[in-house]
Amino acid sequence: STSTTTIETWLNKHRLMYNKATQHPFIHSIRDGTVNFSSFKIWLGQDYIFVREFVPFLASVLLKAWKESDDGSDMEVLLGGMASLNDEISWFKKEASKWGILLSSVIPQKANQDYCRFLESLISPEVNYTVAVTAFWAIEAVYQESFFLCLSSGSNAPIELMETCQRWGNDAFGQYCVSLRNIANRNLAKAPGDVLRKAEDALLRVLELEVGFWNMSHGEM
Ligand code: HMH
Repeated sequence: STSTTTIETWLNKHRLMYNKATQHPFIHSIRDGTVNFSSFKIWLGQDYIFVREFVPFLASVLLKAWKESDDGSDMEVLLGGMASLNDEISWFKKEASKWGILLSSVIPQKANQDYCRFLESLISPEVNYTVAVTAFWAIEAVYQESFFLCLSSGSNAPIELMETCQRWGNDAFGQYCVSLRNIANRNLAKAPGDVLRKAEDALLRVLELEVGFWNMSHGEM
């Protein structure tokens, strides 16, 4: 069909903010090979903390899907995401040891705490599935688009960071994000006005928090 989806409309409306989140200077520095490895290490330690907080959030989305979704395949997409998170946590540990980072001593910075608090707020049963799954899609999509940029033609990304770029920039992760976007759009298409407003707010909040998260690697705490 040629009809415009809600997310497409929102991305056009908020293009500037979306680009700020997906084309951050940190990502550009990875892409052009000028990235400071100490910045990368800050990001890695902070993201490990974030990903651990992401597990209960995704569990809550799964629970909302079980209660509220009209499509059984949502559950399978989300369960696949949960399986990837398990793998991701192992990868963070391996990568951290490669860079000499002691994960148990990483202290969450302000921007990370803000983001984790936002995730926690979405766990509440008061937040409905449509809002939570829209936020979930946005969180994954920002990383997918950012790291895909680091792999696209003309990239000069350092070999040491290729695994990281591949992790979120690969085709399978791209397909997963398309599935999440379809789930979000299907639910948004039948959502009442107040839910639509909350979902759009959640999308904007994610974009803002992602920018703050990238900023940490540049020492803006
Ligand atoms: C901050 N956003 C942040 N970390 C991540 N790992 C993702 C998104 C994608 O999973």
